[in-house]
Amino acid sequence: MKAHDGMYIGGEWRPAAGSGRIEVVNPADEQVIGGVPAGTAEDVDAAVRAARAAFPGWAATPPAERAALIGALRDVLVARKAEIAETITAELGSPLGFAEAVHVGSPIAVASSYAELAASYAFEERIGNSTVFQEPVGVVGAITPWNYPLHQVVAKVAPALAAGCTIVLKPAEDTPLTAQLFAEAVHEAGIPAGVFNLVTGTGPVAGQALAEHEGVDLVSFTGSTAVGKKIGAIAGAAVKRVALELGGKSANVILPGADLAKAVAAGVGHVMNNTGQSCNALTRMLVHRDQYEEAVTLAAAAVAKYPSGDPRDPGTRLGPVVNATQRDRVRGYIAKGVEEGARLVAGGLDAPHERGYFIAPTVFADVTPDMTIAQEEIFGPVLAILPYEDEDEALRIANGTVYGLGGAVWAADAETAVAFARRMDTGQVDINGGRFNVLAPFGGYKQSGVGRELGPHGLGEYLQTKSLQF
Ligand code: TXE
Repeated sequence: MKAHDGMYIGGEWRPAAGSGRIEVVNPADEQVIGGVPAGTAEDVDAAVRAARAAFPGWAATPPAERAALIGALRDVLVARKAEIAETITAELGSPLGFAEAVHVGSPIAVASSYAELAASYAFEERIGNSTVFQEPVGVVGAITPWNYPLHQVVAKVAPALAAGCTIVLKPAEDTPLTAQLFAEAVHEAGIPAGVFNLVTGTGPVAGQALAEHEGVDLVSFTGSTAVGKKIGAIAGAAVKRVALELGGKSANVILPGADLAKAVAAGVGHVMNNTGQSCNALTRMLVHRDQYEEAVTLAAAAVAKYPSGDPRDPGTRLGPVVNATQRDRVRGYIAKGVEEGARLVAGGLDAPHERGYFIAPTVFADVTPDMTIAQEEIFGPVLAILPYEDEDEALRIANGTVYGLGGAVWAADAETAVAFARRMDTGQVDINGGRFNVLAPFGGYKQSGVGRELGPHGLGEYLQTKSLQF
């Protein structure tokens, strides 16, 4: 596939400082489809310098002009939707329809929301005898994962641009081609040189150099909790701002009286979408003991609706996982589930295809809250169904992990579901099948992270407050 042999720095593609390369592999057929340079601390330094140089001008650009440029960026993403979706399908293995609708559709909606918010946000307000200004934090170091290669980038870059910050992006190793297309879109939209910069590279080299760079004022990271803790420590030592969007083990709580068939079907879909590689995936389904066997039967049957195969084939609903490491990790969890005594009712370790990093859609019943598959993030198409006796037990199970990112509650009525949701230690809860809202704050309680993305709350992450007293 088309790839730039350089870094996008200061509004142009520049040769990398070193000679290291990162190969990009199509996880559906294990073929190498391209490569990008592996950035070093030197590339990161050049990018941060470009972002610093561009900062005063961009911060002083009136919000309405910033808004217009974010709108122009959105328009380029719309115009290049098919090309971006194909690239995401090739790098990540996402079914093409899902790539277009969600992987590109969602960031387009996010960019639109920030074009509007940049124009309407109260960057200045009067409180008593003070005028309070919301000012951009400065240079943002954005480190993103591969699971939503464009959305994770836009969820950081769009609010940073709206706030008046400049950015250096270090995207995930597995999906750098999508990040390069995004850099092209930024350029085409006419966003001034140096406002957005891209350094491809590995986490431990380029990512760490970016987090540690003293010219970076805010590190915004999405990825594993293990790396998030390292980034938090680096930021803490330097007293720089940090936003962390980390793992999850979200509970889908089906209360008695809910529409069981609908709740189970939606719950299974939520886990299988993106091959289970969503940080808010509803990986634990909690069902009342009286309805438990019925739910297990429904879930085991529902996975048949997720045929895997070539992601470009319109009939495919389940792609491979992103790479061999993730495949082995997910398989390790499936083996662990069996070993610890969970009942495998669908899927398992048999590979559905000869080539590609495919995992069969897998459902475990008789999962107890202390099992590894009920505690740790699997990041694959694996659902654990746990029984509960009463609401208090359901709540204890739902809240009984180190994570707190997403969640769902199904009940006979919204009031009952809301009462339960308010007791959950988690940042987002879908009520009776509530849909994703691009303006709602997204982020975690507990070890799922620090800070919020999306909407006005996401914009707030990129602002710092100054008050003048009169
Ligand atoms: O994540 P990493 P990986 C979880 C999920 C998955 C596991 C491992 O459970 O199975 O993490 O995935 C960069 N300094 N999530 O290994 O390593 C790295 O280059 C600075 C949840 O892919 O956390 C990439 O750009 N940066 C999740 C980004 O961090 C470093 C999404 C994420 O990679 C670095 C992805 C370092 N020392 C995985 N080491 C979510 N919250 O959505 C790595 N990176």
